[in-house]
Amino acid sequence: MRRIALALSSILILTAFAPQEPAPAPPFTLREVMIPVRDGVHLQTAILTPVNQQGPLPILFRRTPYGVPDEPPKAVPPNLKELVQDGYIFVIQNLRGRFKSEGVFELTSQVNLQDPKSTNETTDAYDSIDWLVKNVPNNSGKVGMMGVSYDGLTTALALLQPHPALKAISEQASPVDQWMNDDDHRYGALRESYDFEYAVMEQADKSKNTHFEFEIYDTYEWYLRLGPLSNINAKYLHGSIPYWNSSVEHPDYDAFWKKEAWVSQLHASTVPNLNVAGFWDQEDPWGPWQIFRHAAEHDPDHTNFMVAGPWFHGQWQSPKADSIGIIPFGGHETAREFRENLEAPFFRYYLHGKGEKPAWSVTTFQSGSNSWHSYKVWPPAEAHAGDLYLHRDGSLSFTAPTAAESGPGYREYVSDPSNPVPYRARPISPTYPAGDWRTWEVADQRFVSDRPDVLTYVSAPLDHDLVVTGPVSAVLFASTSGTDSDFVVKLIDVFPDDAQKNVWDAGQGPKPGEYAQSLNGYELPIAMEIRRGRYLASYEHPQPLEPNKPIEWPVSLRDRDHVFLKGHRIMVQIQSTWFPLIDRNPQKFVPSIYQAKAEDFVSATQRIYSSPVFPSHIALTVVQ
Ligand code: PG9
Repeated sequence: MRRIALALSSILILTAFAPQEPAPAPPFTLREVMIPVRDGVHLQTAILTPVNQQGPLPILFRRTPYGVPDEPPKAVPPNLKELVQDGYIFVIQNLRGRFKSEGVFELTSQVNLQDPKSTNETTDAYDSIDWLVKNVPNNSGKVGMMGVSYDGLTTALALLQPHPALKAISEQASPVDQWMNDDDHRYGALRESYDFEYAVMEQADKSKNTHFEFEIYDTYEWYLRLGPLSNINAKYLHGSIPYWNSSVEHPDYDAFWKKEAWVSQLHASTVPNLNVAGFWDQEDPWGPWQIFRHAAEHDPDHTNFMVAGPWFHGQWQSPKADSIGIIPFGGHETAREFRENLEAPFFRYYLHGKGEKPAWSVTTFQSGSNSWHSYKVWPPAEAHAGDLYLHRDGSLSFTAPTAAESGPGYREYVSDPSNPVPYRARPISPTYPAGDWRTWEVADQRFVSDRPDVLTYVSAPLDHDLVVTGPVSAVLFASTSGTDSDFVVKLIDVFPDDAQKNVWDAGQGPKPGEYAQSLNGYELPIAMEIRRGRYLASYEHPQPLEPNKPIEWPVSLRDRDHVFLKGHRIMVQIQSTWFPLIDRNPQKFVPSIYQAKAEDFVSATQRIYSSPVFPSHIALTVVQ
């Protein structure tokens, strides 16, 4: 059981208690208890007490669906080194319905605090903290919670009704609304491979994490051969996975998903919280920023903080994080620096009463410049809007299109659902446990540049650094010959052709021959997102599009902190499929895409407009 859990590397960086450095004696003793909660269910909980404990210590509590350790770690895990130095009792609990914990695991974050009989992750956290402060010997009465991803979600859900002993939390990569963004959908567009594979992983067997057995390695091919999405239940699952059933039974933003969007109940900073997000988080990049913004609605004591960096999902809990993929971070060990300078001092202040309260609101590790920055407000007060326009000749510039530009006021391509654009270079391995899923968001986008169904716009080399700090979005004016459609927008930093040499000269990054790939001419995605046409007018009530009519497509590209360096170029790519990350849009409007038949999937001609009336552009937040 433990071995399977450890294989889930991208999820479990924080959860892994596997020793990484030899140590003379185990640093903790482990006691397993079954903690009772209000409805009589008992939750399997591991309590790790430092062997050298001198006096009362705060508790650091993590709640997980992935399994708790059944023996103490033989050495301090690298990601806990800084916290262990300050002294904590570490407590890890399996969620209800997972492993030996009793009850049913729902895999949703619906919280109904109005119903006194209802139990959920918020009440389970409350009841468990109550038990812990009363029953764990030599605890100081102060509790912190922390965790990445699902464990971040269970941490964040404690904000809705915090136990009085809960004095600080750090939610890291928590989702908040699985229809709107993060793991399972993007503005209603289904993340097909993730939603399906994750639901199987967590709900096929209570006592383990299950990896769906694909008959072929290249999952692009597997999902394409699958055909319409209804075949997942018809041919494979036969209705056995509750969360998958809910996903396909609720295509639109209905009451089911609105209840799942727990963050709509958060309107104040209820407990000091260090939110943590990765700019290249392939699973939950959006939730932490939403929690940060909701808590900021009422934060008179300034206890709501945000840290973001150029990380994949949970990378800030890896030993170093001195690069992502082949992109170096300028000699910084960003994960260690985050833990030493931000995470450990945060808990030290709120749980040990030592050190200083953070004076900033947002701290980032800015990519491009490879440097840490702290901001009192986000976006920084000096930031201003900068619109980068798509031109019909394929160029990109800060000058709006004019009527004098030659050719039709648009560029076009044919999107064919039977030949969708892969989201990363094939073969595409299963999401877990392979490690290559973790870095696909920084993959060199040249792998699709030759496709006729990918439009490319590119700027001239920059004559100065362009600092983008704050929210980014795209505004496309686009049409389709179909009655439903998707548009994917990618904002890309194009490295100069001598980029690799520069990196070598600086003594940083990959050495010659170390990688088959090169940074020369690298097309690094800075932001990528999709919009699904049926939900442009209403998330609740999907509507067909009028064929060939140019309309506005707003596409949020989230918060960013990146410097496009002098000599680099900016690129925008546009396409209408992103497979099998996102399910294929039939391009013909049907009441539910999840019930579409094979014959509903049709080719469509897509047009992106660039004219004074329809000025497609990227809206940047720029700092001089
Ligand atoms: N991204 C995973 C997840 C979190 C919350 C809900 C569902 C999935 C995870 O890594 O835990």
